[in-house]
Amino acid sequence: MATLDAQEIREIIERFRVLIVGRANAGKTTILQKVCNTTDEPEIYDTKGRKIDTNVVQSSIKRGNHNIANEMVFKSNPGFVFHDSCGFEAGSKDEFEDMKKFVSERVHAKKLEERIHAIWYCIPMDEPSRTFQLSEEKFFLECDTGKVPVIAVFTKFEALRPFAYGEIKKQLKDISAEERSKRIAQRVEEIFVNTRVYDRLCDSKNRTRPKFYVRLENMNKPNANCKVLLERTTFALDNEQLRLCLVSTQQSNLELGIKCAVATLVDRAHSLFGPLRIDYGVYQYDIAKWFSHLKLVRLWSTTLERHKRR
Ligand SMILES: Nc1nc2c(ncn2[C@@H]2O[C@H](COP(=O)(O)OP(=O)(O)OP(=O)(O)O)[C@@H](O)[C@H]2O)c(=O)[nH]1
Ligand SMILES: [Mg+2]
Repeated sequence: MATLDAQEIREIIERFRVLIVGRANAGKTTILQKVCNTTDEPEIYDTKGRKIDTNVVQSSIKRGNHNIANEMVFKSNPGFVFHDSCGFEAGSKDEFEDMKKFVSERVHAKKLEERIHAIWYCIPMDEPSRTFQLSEEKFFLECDTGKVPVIAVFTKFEALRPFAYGEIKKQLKDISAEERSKRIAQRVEEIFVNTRVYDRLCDSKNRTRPKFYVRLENMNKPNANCKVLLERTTFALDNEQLRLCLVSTQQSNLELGIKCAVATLVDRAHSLFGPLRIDYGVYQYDIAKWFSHLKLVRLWSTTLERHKRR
């Protein structure tokens, strides 16, 4: 993990700042609500910190038309500040240029607190033939995101299942439910790979490339959660201060806290003693076994098994 410069060490970061980008209807607001464990609408503040009366501008916000520089904060989790691109593909060239300028300024902001700490780029999978559009191409080709991690978020992933089913339904006759589900899942994978969407995001000519990707599904359902996105984001950060800030927004997510603690200790040991022979999975298992009542062992032992098979 990178060491912090002197100014960053002195700064205490109280709020984790995320820019969420994606077309209209990609599922952005739904993700933010899940992350903050609420179904409420956020409060919105302008660039001078003045609260915007959402009743007055509600219809415009609903259409996804508000300023990317405005800050969105949910009462249920004020540890996050969000900026929303709001379906920028519909916008004019000027709007794209404004977004580019905002991103470039805020990823390089001098003060860590004002900087964007992570970018979630949402791509909906409900139309597999339209996964990669001009908006994605332009963002990844042109935007300067500095060292800020970009996580590609494939939203509405479950929408690939009906496509998969439609393509292979003839093969699904007279087989068990288990086998049917397996084949549909396989076909979903193939459809996803065939879109080549992740390859295109990672193209070497792009100025910005995602650090990780996550798949989210059924986020519109009450029990869905975004733990995987938060974990990926945490591990995409190379600044301990920011990791701490993000983990502190997740007070009920003990698993994430423990994983970060282990990762930090392993990093420290690496820098003290040089490369260690065994990998994170082993340490995670060794630590998780003391918390067996939390079912972390079951979760992490899969990682360990995978690790052993290598
Ligand atoms: N099937 C499915 N629907 C989803 C999922 N996530 C969100 N939705 C639905 O998709 C619609 C759009 O979601 P929003 O979160 O408002 O999308 P948005 O990106 O904020 O849209 P704009 O604000 O217009 O840019 C809503 O009806 C959500 O309930 C998902 O994982 N699966
Ligand atoms: Mg929205």
